[in-house]
Amino acid sequence: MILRTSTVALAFVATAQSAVQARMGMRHTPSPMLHAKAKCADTACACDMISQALTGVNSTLEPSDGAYYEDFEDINYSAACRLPAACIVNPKDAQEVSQVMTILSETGTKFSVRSGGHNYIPGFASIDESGVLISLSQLNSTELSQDKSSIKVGPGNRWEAVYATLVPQGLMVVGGRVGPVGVGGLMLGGGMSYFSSEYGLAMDNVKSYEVVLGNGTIVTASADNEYSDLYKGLRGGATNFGIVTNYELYTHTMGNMYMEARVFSPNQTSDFFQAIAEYQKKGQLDTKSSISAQILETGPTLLLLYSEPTQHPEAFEAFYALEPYTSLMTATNGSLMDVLALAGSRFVTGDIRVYGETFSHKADGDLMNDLYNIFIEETANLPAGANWTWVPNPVAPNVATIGQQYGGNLLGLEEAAQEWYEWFITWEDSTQDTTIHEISSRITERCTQAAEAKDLLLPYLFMNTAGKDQKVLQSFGTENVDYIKTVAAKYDPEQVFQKLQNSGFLIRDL
Ligand SMILES: Cc1cc2nc3c(=O)[nH]c(=O)nc-3n(C[C@H](O)[C@H](O)[C@H](O)COP(=O)(O)OP(=O)(O)OC[C@H]3O[C@@H](n4cnc5c(N)ncnc54)[C@H](O)[C@@H]3O)c2cc1C
Ligand SMILES: *[C@@H]1O[C@H](CO)[C@@H](O)[C@H](O)[C@H]1NC(C)=O
Ligand SMILES: *[C@@H]1O[C@H](CO)[C@@H](O)[C@H](O)[C@H]1NC(C)=O
Ligand SMILES: *[C@@H]1O[C@H](CO)[C@@H](O)[C@H](O)[C@H]1NC(C)=O
Ligand SMILES: *[C@@H]1O[C@H](CO)[C@@H](O)[C@H](O)[C@H]1NC(C)=O
Ligand SMILES: *[C@@H]1O[C@H](CO)[C@@H](O)[C@H](O)[C@H]1NC(C)=O
Ligand SMILES: *[C@@H]1O[C@H](CO)[C@@H](O)[C@H](O)[C@H]1NC(C)=O
Ligand SMILES: CC(=O)N[C@H]1CO[C@H](CO)[C@@H](O)[C@@H]1O
Repeated sequence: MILRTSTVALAFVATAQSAVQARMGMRHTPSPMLHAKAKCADTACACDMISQALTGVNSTLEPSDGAYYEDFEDINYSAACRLPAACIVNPKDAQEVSQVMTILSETGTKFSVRSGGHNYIPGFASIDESGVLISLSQLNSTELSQDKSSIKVGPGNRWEAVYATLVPQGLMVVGGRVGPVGVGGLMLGGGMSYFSSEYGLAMDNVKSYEVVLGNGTIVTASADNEYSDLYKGLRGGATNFGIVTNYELYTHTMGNMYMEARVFSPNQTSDFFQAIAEYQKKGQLDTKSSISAQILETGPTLLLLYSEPTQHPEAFEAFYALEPYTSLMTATNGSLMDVLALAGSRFVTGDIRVYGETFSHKADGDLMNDLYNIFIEETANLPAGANWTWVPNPVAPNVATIGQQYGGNLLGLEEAAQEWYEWFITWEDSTQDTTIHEISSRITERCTQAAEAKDLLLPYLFMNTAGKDQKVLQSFGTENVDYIKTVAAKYDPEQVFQKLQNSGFLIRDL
């Protein structure tokens, strides 16, 4: 096993999903609908109706189901998101999602939608006793097209299962960097991948979306069919239009890749930032290269990837010049599954709460250092027992360029070398939630001001790592927000996703 030399615990065993789930049945046509006309006085009544409509064993779970309910409640990355939904419903396909949507909209019942549960904002993919949690974990099929140019992926998949299907075929898709993360949410928020310099964000590689609208109708939206406006809307507008029940993703060929991981000491942190900025000037323009950097209390860690077998690629010169270092994984040609094994080992598990925020700026080593110093100053105020991670994601100009393909996304990205931050805090004591949120928003505010003062701030806020009060949709620009509003008005005229959806980056909050 190539990761033998690693100093991190590699024992993380991913929840293996069955490789290919044959998709039962034919394509769904707009559903004839249940006639859920009965007025429900409360959420319990809506739960009952759903339980009668869905056919699977235990497709609707209530707190009285005890440990069984709890297992489903707890499918969450952050313990702060394990909320006591009135019931958790587990539709098995788009048709059942449609039935659930119809009942919820006709009874006016509040709901949340969850795919992998990795979003760390309480109330987004979770809901308390006032509503229904729609869990999409049974929508976990993967279906490679006959000519292998695309794959249909259920939102309930986790990336490791998708890659496990593709890697043996010499293929990959542009998706998440950590195996257990969910497909559904990551795709809607953009999706930063190891392959984004070459192929753009995950959302820029979607061939079609299958969507259940607020009135239960199932449509398939692509760049060139009658729902092309919905297709475009979903490349930014996320949870404002419907529930995505399938993502058809373009595949790309890929064999083994070059990989290497290094750890530096804390006193090299400022040199580390300069190396990232240097890499962005030149090395990153080689779109086969990518890096994953994070700063922990123990110092910076760095994963270097090159998407074909090679030796010491020139793209990483700036990092090879950084001495001394400890090797976390020696240079190897391996598969994407080997990369996941390394990344997965850093995965937070157990009864831990997680929260973080985001901002972005044009690449600049000095500014990166200033921002990190702000972060260190503020995290000095964290309650004892809390930990932090600081992740500057270097994004190549090509990500914005490729975002224009298939009619363009709505993120409003600038074609410049830039950083998208992903930093987070972990803690256990729920009485500290407010303190952590306050420290977090102060970090964002101070960092934003510092970047602005140097005229390097970018408006873009990366949805997948954004905090609860951040103005993500507004960060895309007025024109893009208007587009999202227009698509929402057309496909959800009853405003089911605005009025009944518990929380999210929604146009109702603009
Ligand atoms: C350890 C870790 C690693 C990460 N790595 C990456 C990375 O490499 N790249 C990256 O881009 N992001 C990454 N993220 C962020 C990640 O993209 C978000 O956490 C994302 O929300 C995860 O998707 P999910 O399906 O688990 O989301 P969930 O928490 O289930 O959902 C997130 C949001 O999307 C909504 N939603 C989910 N599915 C659907 C659907 N099918 N239809 C409609 N609405 C839906 C939910 O209601 C919720 O508002 C990472 C996060 C963690 C914790
Ligand atoms: C995928 O969904 C099927 C059908 O609900 C289920 O039996 C199976 O356990 C799921 N696989 C995983 C790994 O969750
Ligand atoms: C259904 O849920 C009950 C708990 O309410 C549990 O005992 C039972 O094993 C579950 N059945 C299946 C098939 O999962
Ligand atoms: C940096 O830290 C390492 C150990 O963490 C130490 O050996 C080295 O002397 C330090 N260098 C400087 C310049 O302080
Ligand atoms: C990876 O494979 C290439 C081509 O076979 C080879 O030249 C290179 O030395 C290998 N790299 C490593 C780290 O083994
Ligand atoms: C914080 O880090 C320490 C040391 O690695 C670990 O033992 C502890 O569980 C972590 N706590 C949280 C809340 O992340
Ligand atoms: C459902 O809503 C869509 C979008 O507004 C509309 O085109 C469709 O006709 C509606 N279907 C039904 C059955 O009302
Ligand atoms: C799917 C998943 O990660 N579930 C975890 C949710 O959290 C509980 C409690 O820590 C774990 O036991 C589950 O494995």
